[in-house]
Amino acid sequence: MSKITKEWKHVNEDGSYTVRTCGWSPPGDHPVGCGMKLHVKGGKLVKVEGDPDHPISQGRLCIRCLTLPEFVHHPQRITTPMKRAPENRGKDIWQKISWDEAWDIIVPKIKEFKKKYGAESIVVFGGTGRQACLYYYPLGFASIGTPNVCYPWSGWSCYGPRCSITDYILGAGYPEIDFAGTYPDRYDNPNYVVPKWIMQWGKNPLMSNPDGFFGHSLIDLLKRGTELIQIDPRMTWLGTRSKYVCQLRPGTDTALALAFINVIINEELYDKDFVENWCYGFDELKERAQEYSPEKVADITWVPAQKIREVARFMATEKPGAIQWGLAVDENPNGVQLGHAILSLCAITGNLDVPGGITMGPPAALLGKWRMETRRNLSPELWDKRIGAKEWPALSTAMATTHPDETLDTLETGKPYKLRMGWFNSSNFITPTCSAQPDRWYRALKSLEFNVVQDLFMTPTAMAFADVFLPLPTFAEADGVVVTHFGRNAVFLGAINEALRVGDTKSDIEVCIELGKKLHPDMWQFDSVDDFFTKQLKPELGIDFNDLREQFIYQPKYEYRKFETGKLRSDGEPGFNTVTGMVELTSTLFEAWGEDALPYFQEPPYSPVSTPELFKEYPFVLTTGARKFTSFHSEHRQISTLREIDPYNEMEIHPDAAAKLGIIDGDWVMMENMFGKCKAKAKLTPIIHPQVVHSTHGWWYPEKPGEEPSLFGVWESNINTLIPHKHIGKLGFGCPAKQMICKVYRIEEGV
Ligand SMILES: Nc1nc2c(c(=O)[nH]1)N[C@H]1C(S)=C(S)[C@@H](COP(=O)(O)OP(=O)(O)OC[C@H]3O[C@@H](n4cnc5c(=O)[nH]c(N)nc54)[C@H](O)[C@@H]3O)O[C@H]1N2
Ligand SMILES: Nc1nc2c(c(=O)[nH]1)N[C@H]1C(S)=C(S)[C@@H](COP(=O)(O)OP(=O)(O)OC[C@H]3O[C@@H](n4cnc5c(=O)[nH]c(N)nc54)[C@H](O)[C@@H]3O)O[C@H]1N2
Ligand code: SF4
Ligand SMILES: [Mo]
Repeated sequence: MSKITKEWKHVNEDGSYTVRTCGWSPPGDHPVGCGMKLHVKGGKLVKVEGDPDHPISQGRLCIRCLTLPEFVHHPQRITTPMKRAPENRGKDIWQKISWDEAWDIIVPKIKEFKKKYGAESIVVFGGTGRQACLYYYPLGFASIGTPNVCYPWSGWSCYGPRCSITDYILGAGYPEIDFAGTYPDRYDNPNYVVPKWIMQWGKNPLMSNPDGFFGHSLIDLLKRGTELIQIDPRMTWLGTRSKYVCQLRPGTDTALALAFINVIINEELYDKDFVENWCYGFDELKERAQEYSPEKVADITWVPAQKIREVARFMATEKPGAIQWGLAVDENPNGVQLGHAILSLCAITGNLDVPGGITMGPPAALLGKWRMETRRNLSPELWDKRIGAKEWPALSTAMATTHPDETLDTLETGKPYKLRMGWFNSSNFITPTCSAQPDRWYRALKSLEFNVVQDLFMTPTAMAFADVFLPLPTFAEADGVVVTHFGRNAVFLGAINEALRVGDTKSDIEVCIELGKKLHPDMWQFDSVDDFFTKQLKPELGIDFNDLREQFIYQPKYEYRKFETGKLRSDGEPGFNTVTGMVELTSTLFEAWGEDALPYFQEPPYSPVSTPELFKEYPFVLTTGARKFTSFHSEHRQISTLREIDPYNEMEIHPDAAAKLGIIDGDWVMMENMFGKCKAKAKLTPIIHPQVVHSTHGWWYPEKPGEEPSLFGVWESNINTLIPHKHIGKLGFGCPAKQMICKVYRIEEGV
């Protein structure tokens, strides 16, 4: 364990002070936890600067944290609770209230719905891995007492599939490339080996810094000689620095992965020792891979057969190496099979749990116990009422939520029961974020009788639905703990320290505790937020919250080759924590759930191959949502420094394709398909294939009228109106957000 003992708050003679902290959210971010210093003067956050002593981020920050002062002190921020009469939903008619008044409205409503219709009539909506993600499950399960916690993105298409596949196939938490994250001395640690290659499969971490992986580590490793390989339809910045780039047709990834496996097995390049001792079902995988020759797969994917062979040979012969898999694995109805094939590639090349390969955590999550325990507040009967639990056992075994698509169906049909109350904790999902066909969600959500929204600004979702609005502090304004990868295979745990507080806000954990004490006090026996964290930290790590503040970062020790020493399994036996004790190249679980036990390729639901007639009318493959530095989903649209860089929704199109349509750079265009349409500004760029267009997501325009029907222009650049609901895989996962089809035409007027 590393100890960095430096004061966490330094007060200057003039009364100004600096607080050392780790970042998370709000404003949005995954648990990356970059280290920074917050400078406060005259009650204002005046400057944010990177902390060079943080072992992971080492002083580097991206533009979202650098502009945090603009966010914290934004004139449009809402910093007092508000209420609105039900008939005024959609109208900007609010009344400021105190927290006590807010609780006096909310608590009796919850009690009434529970008594009249059962706790399951209440649904808590939450979005991606923000700080809220640690707390919206407890908010639902233990503060309110409902089993219905919903992440509404179709097919749970973010991390859910990847984490579940890893559980099914490896019996472990999210596997990440070994970037020496658990070592205080990082790459200089004698146990560490610099990988020969790293493959980014549908992931662009320089922009996305996802879930505890800081993108700059790739630059560190490039400088140390690591070769990069990109599997991406767009030529990214990293792509231009890579040894190989496979610019594939969006959504054909599983075929490509199986072709790599085909070459590695047929050319006898696989790690025979690892396969013999630690893999289950190799012969079956070998047989399946015969269906995916490089020539056949070249036709499917647009990646030349010779390149497929070269990449496969390079991966198998250079060791160690690692695959980083991204959102393109989740946002794919064939993504479970893709994830299975990617993990199989890591296994048969002998790169699991070795220095410079793929890291795997022990079975228990750091700080994970209490989150699981909050479920004890729910009876088994109530737990069984979770929406979609029966219909989608694979998903609902792995994810403690409702099935997202079933939840929309339930809202629309009132079956199996009617949902009455919504608590919107961290999703602004009628913007093009956590919903496919948000127009359907918008209509369906109108049936809810009472809604609470927690947020920092008035969003389209809050304007449309909130009866009570509860304001949140930013991460600069409240205490917290950041734990990368939510504790499973975490590289560190860090303190988030309150530096100031603007207005009368409450953080997610403050709300959980206060509401919990009113409704289920037995579950919330904590005197304060400090006490809460101390009670979680002490039994596991032997430190209290103040110790964590002082030592700043806790890095768990990492051991390699744990499959040999019994540290991957809960029973302490050697092997992997799966049914067979091995890496399941052939899954023992999938068949029981009605799925093929081996990976296979399936065409996207709409594509030049599966719907050739439609493709004549909608002749572009549409991929969406590749991340940018300037926003986190629907957030940051009010921050003028960031809007100056990215003022509008953007569509990338190849210059040759644009020329045929008479489109020039900066023109306003419409993307349209059989489900919806969306405006964007055209960006002409050779980085994209002439038959593919890419649209950013998360757009709304805070400067536009907020009241209905405009809702801050939410329907103008709403790319998710083109993404269909419930086009999911057999286990309930995946959606076609990165592989739809559309047509494109120039329009005169923008937004
Ligand atoms: N700045 C910023 N950072 C973020 C977020 C944000 O909104 N803003 N969101 C966070 C969240 S919730 C997530 S899940 C992560 C996601 O972060 P990543 O996993 O990095 O995913 P994306 O940026 O969506 O896409 C990565 C790459 O996939 C490529 N791609 C598109 N279609 C396909 C395909 O069919 N196959 C393949 N192989 N590649 C394809 C895109 O061109 C893009 O370069 O980012 C997190 N970080
Ligand atoms: N077309 C397309 N759509 C996509 C994607 C794509 O690639 N393409 N990506 C999808 C993915 S991977 C994801 S994860 C979803 C993300 O979707 P969501 O995570 O639902 O993101 P938002 O809709 O921006 O809603 C988040 C809201 O929470 C508030 N918030 C920020 N921080 C906190 C916090 O700590 N606590 C609380 N309580 N609230 C907070 C924000 O102000 C914001 O209004 O979008 C998905 N949508
Ligand atoms: S990734 Fe960017 S926004 Fe997130 S904590 Fe680090 S610097 Fe801040
Ligand atoms: Mo996500």
